[in-house]
Amino acid sequence: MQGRLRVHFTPVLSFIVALVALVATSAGFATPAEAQASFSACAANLRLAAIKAGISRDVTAKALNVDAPDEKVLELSKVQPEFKTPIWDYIGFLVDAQRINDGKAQMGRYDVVLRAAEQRFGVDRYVIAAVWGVETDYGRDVGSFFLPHALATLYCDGGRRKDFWRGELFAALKLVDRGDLALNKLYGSWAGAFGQTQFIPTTYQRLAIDFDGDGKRDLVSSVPDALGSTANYLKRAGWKSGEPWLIEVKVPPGYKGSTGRRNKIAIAEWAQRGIKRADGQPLKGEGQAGLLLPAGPNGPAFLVFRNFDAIYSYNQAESYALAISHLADRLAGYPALRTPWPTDDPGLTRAERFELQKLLLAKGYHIGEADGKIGVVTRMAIKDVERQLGMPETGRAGTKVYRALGGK
Ligand SMILES: [Ca+2]
Repeated sequence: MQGRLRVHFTPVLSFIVALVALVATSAGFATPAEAQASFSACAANLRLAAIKAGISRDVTAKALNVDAPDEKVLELSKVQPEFKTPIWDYIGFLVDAQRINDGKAQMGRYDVVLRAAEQRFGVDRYVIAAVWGVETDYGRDVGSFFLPHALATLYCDGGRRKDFWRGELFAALKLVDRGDLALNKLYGSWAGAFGQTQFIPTTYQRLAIDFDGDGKRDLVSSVPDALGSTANYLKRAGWKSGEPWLIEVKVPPGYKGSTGRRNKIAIAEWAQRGIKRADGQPLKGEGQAGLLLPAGPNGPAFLVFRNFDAIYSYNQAESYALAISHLADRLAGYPALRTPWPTDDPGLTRAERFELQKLLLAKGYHIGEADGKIGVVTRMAIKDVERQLGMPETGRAGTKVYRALGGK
């Protein structure tokens, strides 16, 4: 979603929390009692401002009945990503066999809804389903933060995005006030995105639609409302019906020409520059495309179209738009990427990640329960294993460390 902060692959980790706490105290920040008093005062002001902004007293009182910040939100908002995720791990995590199979099953289940959304908004149903799959794993992982508390915490913490957080908070409360949602449905990410396809409240207010016809726009519990609203979002973001979103291509060896999502030229012109489709079919068609080489000239290459930009606008990251675009292709029945990622240490499948964690647990690393999600604690353990084995310390769940630990 636009303007959303996202933290990928970062379950809350106690040692980071400890680190942040250490930094906070040693830097001479306010004492806990002072911080709480200042939060209470801020929350009281917020309640007044909410009522002044037209939100009912009842909703305001119930939503903002808080006198201490949400500490977990504060921690997450201050964590800097410690590990850089290579693009192949990022795509591999979001477009794996399970997410493809689950997506196909969900597309069968919601076939009527998806086709209706496709017809009404002109957005391909595979892309609508892929957004759902990447955002929340088809509704499995919607976030557990109480939005009014999280947003009040971020607002009261100050910073240059203060007004943004207050705007999101009031938008969320207005959704309750106008009857779209009950207050107890406002649970989502620490940064305010929520529902099946993770809209932030202002986007919800602007673009959510009632697609199941019950008179309410409920993107939390109604999958049809969420899928219809996502199609509406993509259409408003400039979706061009009938155009592709991405085509995997091959660039000539030593290609040094222009790249970039924004540098769009006609497909015929790309063909003249020696760009070919990766599947061997002739490169032709309408529309303008840019060339992306997300892992350099020796990795997979993509022509990306205006529709890729519409997907990009959902979360402002090329890696994210690539994951959705490729998942959509896979849901539509297209094969895996033809060009391998340029690495001799590929990432692991979901089952292998799970197995890796079990191997780490067996070695005595306290990484919590094996869940197949590689968070910072698992990464620290991997780093330790790498150090002991004399491997470069990457903290990455790759094939090499997996095999070194005895994984098959
Ligand atoms: Ca509805």
